[in-house]
Amino acid sequence: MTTVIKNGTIVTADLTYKADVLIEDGVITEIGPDLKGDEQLDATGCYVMPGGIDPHTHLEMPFMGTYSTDNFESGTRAALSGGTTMVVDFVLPGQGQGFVDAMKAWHNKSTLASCDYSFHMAVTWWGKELFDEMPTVINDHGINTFKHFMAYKGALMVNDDELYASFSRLSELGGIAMVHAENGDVVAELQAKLLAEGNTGPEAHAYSRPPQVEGEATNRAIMIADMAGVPLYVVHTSCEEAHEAIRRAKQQGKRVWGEPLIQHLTLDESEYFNKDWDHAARRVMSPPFRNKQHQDSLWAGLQSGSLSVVATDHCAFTTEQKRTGLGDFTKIPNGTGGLEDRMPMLWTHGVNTGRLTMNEFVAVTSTNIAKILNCYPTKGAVLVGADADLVVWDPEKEKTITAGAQQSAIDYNVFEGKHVKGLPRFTLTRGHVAVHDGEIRTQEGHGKFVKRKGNGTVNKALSSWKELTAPRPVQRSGIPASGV
Ligand code: DUC
Ligand code: ZN
Ligand code: ZN
Ligand code: ZN
Repeated sequence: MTTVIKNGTIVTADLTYKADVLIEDGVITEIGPDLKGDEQLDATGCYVMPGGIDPHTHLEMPFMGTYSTDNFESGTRAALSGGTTMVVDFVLPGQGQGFVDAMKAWHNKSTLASCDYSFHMAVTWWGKELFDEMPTVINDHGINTFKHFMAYKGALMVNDDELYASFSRLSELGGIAMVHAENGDVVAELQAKLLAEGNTGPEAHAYSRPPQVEGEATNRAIMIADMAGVPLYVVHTSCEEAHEAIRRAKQQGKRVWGEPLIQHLTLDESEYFNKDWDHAARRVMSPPFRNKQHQDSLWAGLQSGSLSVVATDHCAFTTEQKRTGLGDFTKIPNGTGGLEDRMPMLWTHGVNTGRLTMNEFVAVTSTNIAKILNCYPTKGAVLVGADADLVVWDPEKEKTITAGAQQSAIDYNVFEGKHVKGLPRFTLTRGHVAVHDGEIRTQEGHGKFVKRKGNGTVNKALSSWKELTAPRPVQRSGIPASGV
């Protein structure tokens, strides 16, 4: 069976042009004028773009005494409904647990995914077993990205010695290091101080994680990555201090990427203040929402290219789950949703306002991350031979976001009441039409795991530290060695 998308305008990260797209067995087989197929999708007035890739989700994540409520079933349905055709989730080994063992649990969780997915590995502790397992994770299991939490002290956090050891190993193996960059020691101190002073409400969450803790950790991670010689991907960059560090690193020729979230781009810290407890707690995530100056910095980063990818960190907890933190903000499960709304919100606040071109929109929602993760052009492209993960985007279609109509399994939406203009008419996952004129036709289990190899060529971080740590000339009997 062949499917043809007719009369649309193709928009990729670098081109905009009119053509039809022919699909066979889940792959794009022809792009050109007047194509015919068994099934025809009318894209008149629409843009045909690579489906979105959300490289940062936590589906059914064991965290803070509970599990995030959206799993691979509801999470991938939400993704497709909003034009996202691939998600990348984080495998979280327990303390002392091996990478491969933990990965099996994530493969078991993801069997009902309705769109394609991949995994990052989290380094939640460090030891010889993990050092030895890293090559097989990268070379045999298709995971080349390893995330390190610099916060969540006493749980997921790793210290600088562990960061340096893991980063160095990744450098040898051609992997990419990722960090959740917040200074976990300072956060723990600020939390204790705020609680001792009687600040127990959700607004204290924001006070306990000021931009400085993120800026410091981002700088530190960049320096450690440079010393180890590994490329670095900084997740959920939310403030100017962190953005500044990334900008400077890029200017110095370091391979460092920053990932703002749609939440930080469009929601600000006023969501925590003078609001009822549930409203504020539902928006507790780390890093917290910031003020407008930080938002402006993030938008500027997307425009100038110093920030590369827009993600969600989708980690959805119900109101009931959030209420376990009544009386103690440090017990409110951290996380917000966004999978279904990322593309429409970014289009509305980015393209419709003139802050981003359509091509930049495709770059930051799909193509850039496909290249970084080494799955381009199978993903993130409209090219013959690429997977038919596509969204037929109707720029005139509008809606008001409301929890009642969402695919996510939680009982609220942090974007409740926001009006969006620009929505999928069709979403295709490897040729399967999962959204048809707004109607959801997802198939549980259609999604496949995307293996991603290590890429030696992205592993040559420019670093003076390489020379500094290389063997030095030996000095003998007080006579300087030649060249010293
Ligand atoms: N931040 C969140 O808000 N939730 C999940 C993990 C994280 O880093
Ligand atoms: Zn994080
Ligand atoms: Zn996260
Ligand atoms: Zn199908």
